[in-house]
Amino acid sequence: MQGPVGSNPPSTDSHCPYCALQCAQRLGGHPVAAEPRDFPTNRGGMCQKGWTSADLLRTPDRLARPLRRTSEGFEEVSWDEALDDVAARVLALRAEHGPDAAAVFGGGGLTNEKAYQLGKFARLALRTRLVDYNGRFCMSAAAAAANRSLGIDRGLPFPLTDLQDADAVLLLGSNLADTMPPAVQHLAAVRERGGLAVVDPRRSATARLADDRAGIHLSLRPGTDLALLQGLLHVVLGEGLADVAYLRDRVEGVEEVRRSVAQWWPERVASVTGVPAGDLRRVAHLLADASPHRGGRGAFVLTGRGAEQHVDGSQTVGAAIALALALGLPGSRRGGYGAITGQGNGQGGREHGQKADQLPGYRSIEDDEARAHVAEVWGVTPDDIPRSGVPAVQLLSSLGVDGGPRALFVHGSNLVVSAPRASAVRERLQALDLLVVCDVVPSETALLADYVLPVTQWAEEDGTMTSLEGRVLRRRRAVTPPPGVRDELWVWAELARRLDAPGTWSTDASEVFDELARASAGGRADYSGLSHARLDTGEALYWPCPSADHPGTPRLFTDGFPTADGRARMVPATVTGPDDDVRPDAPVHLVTGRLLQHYQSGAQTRRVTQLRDAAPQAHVEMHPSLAARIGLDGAEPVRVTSARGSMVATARVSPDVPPEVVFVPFHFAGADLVNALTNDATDPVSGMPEFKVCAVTVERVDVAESMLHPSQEAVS
Ligand SMILES: Nc1nc2c(c(=O)[nH]1)N[C@H]1C(S)=C(S)[C@@H](COP(=O)(O)OP(=O)(O)OC[C@H]3O[C@@H](n4cnc5c(=O)[nH]c(N)nc54)[C@H](O)[C@@H]3O)O[C@H]1N2
Ligand SMILES: Nc1nc2c(c(=O)[nH]1)N[C@H]1C(S)=C(S)[C@@H](COP(=O)(O)OP(=O)(O)OC[C@H]3O[C@@H](n4cnc5c(=O)[nH]c(N)nc54)[C@H](O)[C@@H]3O)O[C@H]1N2
Ligand code: SF4
Ligand SMILES: [Mo]
Repeated sequence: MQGPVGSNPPSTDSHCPYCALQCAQRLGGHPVAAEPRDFPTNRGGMCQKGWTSADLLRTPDRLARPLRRTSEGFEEVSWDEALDDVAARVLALRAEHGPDAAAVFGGGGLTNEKAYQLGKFARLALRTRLVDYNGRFCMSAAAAAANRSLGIDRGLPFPLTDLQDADAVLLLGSNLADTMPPAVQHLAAVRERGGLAVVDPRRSATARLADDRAGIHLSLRPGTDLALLQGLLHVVLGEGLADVAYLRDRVEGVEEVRRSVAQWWPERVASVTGVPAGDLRRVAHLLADASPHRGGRGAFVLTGRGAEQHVDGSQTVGAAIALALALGLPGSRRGGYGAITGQGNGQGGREHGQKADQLPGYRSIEDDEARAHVAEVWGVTPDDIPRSGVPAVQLLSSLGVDGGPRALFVHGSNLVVSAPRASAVRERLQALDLLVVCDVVPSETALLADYVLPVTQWAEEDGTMTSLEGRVLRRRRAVTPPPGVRDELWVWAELARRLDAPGTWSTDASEVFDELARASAGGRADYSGLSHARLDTGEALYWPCPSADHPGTPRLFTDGFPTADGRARMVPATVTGPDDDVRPDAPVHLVTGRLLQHYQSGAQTRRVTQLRDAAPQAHVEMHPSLAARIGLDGAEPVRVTSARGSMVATARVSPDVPPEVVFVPFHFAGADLVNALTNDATDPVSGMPEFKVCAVTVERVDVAESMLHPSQEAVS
């Protein structure tokens, strides 16, 4: 299938390396380039990141040899030397401190095969219970709420193209126009019908899509989505807009929710959220009139990270689901609730065992039946499988402290840029006895490691990814990796052997998929009817797909909910507001998020010339009135400070943010590292940190001083 670099096959069909839309690509030519292919989600489109993705294959500082830290920096070592030493150090730490001396941090960008094998590697080779991943920062709130209310967590329980038929779409905290640009096509019809409602403190690119007759933008105070949803539920349940028959036949908990929203009349909601009562009523009626029980063409309630990355994130999603249930949407074929998954394999990455409490197939690691099933597939006894670990933020804060882990393996995350309260995370990583980072580039996190192991990236490997729709897609090898680079499946197999692990450790992605499929059989995310061969012959299939002749499941809930009694659950909520709210000494809300040009921590996209040139560093988006208040004269440097840290970046003055809010993207790593400021307080239900809102001061920095803080570390 592949030859040496320069003699690649004419073209290979695959999907984009970045986000969960997983736009279909064709890779080919000299030098290799990515062209979009037609597929229902992207319909022949790609964003700027997709078009430039092949540049990642030629990045000049691509890691190509294992590196070991010395007192002077890094030295190149052979794979054998690196793996022998890492294994010996793990065994020594285990002998001294027990198996939980080693911990693992994974990523939602890993293929299903790698996510599965990483969970197995943690439990059987390292024998640790301490494994979690960056999906905790991303989908954990939505996942917890969906599991609780609907009995299953598949981000979109319907095809994305269903949005095209709707009369109304409510988007809470999603800036789709920048984060998944080709998906905006699916909103064209609803905009034409005037039915797009966007909830975002900023007038984001997506909020602008709802301008004029296309719909409505609700600019709420950051961190108040739950109050807003309580208000929408108040109107729907109180004004006779609900689907009474659906609630009677399919839903539990309606009366508790009715009581919990009784006090949230629109004028009270307005005082908390800043959203006018009339706008709230308008959106409630818009959704109700679009709902099937009132003869509408369909209505969807969708959440993104803006509504979810809060200490009440799982309650907020619970309320969004309750709203969809009140309108009779889930399972109706004309509407529903969905969470828009973020990372390339954010969906599959949260199903196959790299989560602290999880075994493959979305099984619970505390469930004895699940343990017995997976133990059998792994060829071990249930007692060989450790119990639950702890969620990411808790795991990171325990590194290197007394009684905490002494070693960490990182696969697919650039933690020191992307974790909340990142400066404290850096200190914890530095306190470890052993940090091993597998990556394709020297990310800021890799630069802290004792061992950096160079691994294959997307176009150099085979595997599968599960997109935001729960559709399992083939990632195909299109080019030969550089000679010193290895596949992570091989790295885990080699380490497992050196650690004397039980079980078998295939290095073939198709074989690992077959094992994953067996392990998932009977679980909530059942892949047992899938294989690479089957996916290669037909269209990508939606899970659950429990047998080789099963057609897959594009739409869930049509015949009931996968809960014990087949009914969905409305969960009452308590509004508390952000953990770190504005106060006299920190009067401005900082909200964080994304730019079109960069992906996540920027480890990849800051290395793509076109993207780096388009957005070379962070900026602080602020309202003209705030700029005037602090004496700014246009695009000058400002310092933003929270209780945890501070950053410096250039102001971008714009009326698109409210006067008491500043917005900063999180893709940058030098003096403009916004996660130095963010709050690591977490949602008690899901472990999601409150990335989206914290209290800050903003002040002007004189230019001479800002020269002392170059705003971005050299990328090489
Ligand atoms: N260009 C680009 N695209 C990406 C990614 C990327 O890094 N770059 N990452 C991918 C991943 S992993 C993810 S998770 C998705 C994320 O995709 P989105 O959820 O669309 O992205 P964000 O920019 O994090 O947040 C969305 C919006 O939330 C708003 N917001 C902030 N605070 C609040 C609040 O309290 N309430 C509400 N309602 N809104 C608020 C912000 O102003 C922002 O416009 O994007 C995916 N796609
Ligand atoms: N302030 C703030 N912070 C946030 C967010 C926010 O909205 N605001 N969003 C959060 C969210 S939703 C997310 S998803 C996280 C993401 O943040 P991170 O977890 O840091 O994600 P990436 O930047 O994608 O890091 C992936 C790393 O893995 C490497 N890599 C790529 N492919 C592979 C592979 O196959 N194997 C291995 N071993 N490595 C690979 C890349 O080069 C890169 O260094 O950030 C979170 N942080
Ligand atoms: S929208 Fe996402 S999957 Fe599509 S090209 Fe852009 S980054 Fe890639
Ligand atoms: Mo994410």
